[in-house]
Amino acid sequence: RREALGRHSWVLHGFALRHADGLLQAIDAIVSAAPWRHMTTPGGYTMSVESCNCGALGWVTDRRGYRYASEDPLSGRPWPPMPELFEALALDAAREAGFAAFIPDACLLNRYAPGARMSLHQDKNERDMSQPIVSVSLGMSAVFQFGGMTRDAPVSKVLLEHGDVVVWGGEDRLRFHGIMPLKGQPHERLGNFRVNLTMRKAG
Ligand code: MD3
Ligand code: FE
Repeated sequence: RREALGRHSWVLHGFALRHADGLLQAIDAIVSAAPWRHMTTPGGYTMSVESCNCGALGWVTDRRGYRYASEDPLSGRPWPPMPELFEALALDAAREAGFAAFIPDACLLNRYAPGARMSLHQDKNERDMSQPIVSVSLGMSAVFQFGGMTRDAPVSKVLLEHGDVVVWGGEDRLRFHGIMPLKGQPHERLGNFRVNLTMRKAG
């Protein structure tokens, strides 16, 4: 089922379900090389989600600011490569949503435990805003907030479940968005976690 969220964004319900096992295996391999960590915002707050990256570029934040970096600051080594399955799934989903030429070079992985959240923000660190973002939700369900072009614009709420894929592009690319504090039932595969992958073209 394909559900429109905005003029250029779509929820592809269950789109990643048949790849869930492969995705979870690939995630285990990534985090064995680049472990989950709580990053710090420029304002000095510790994020409630744990993050890591794969691909040529990874999104990082610390007291110096938000940016993309080719090395993991914890190890000084390049991020693990983007698994072929991630890239293939992202291209498939982007095509399904009308974006034919998506070339992801970065994947941010976020892990939510109960209570973890992501407050309303815009994703503005990528160079080419004409490229979409593809996100894959795994594990516990979460309530996603989709706002407008200003922080105070009204938000709509969408439940994102295990296996859902969302594609954001065009005029929706710069909308404010966030994740409500995680709550609810544990997931049969991931227990008390939600893992989200966001594939982007950052460079
Ligand atoms: C809408 N992550 O990592 S994914 C993020 O579930 C982020 O971890 C959330 O927001 C998560 O920046 C939401 C969905 C998402 C990602 C990027 C977007 C929605 C977006 C960029 C523009 C508009
Ligand atoms: Fe975001």
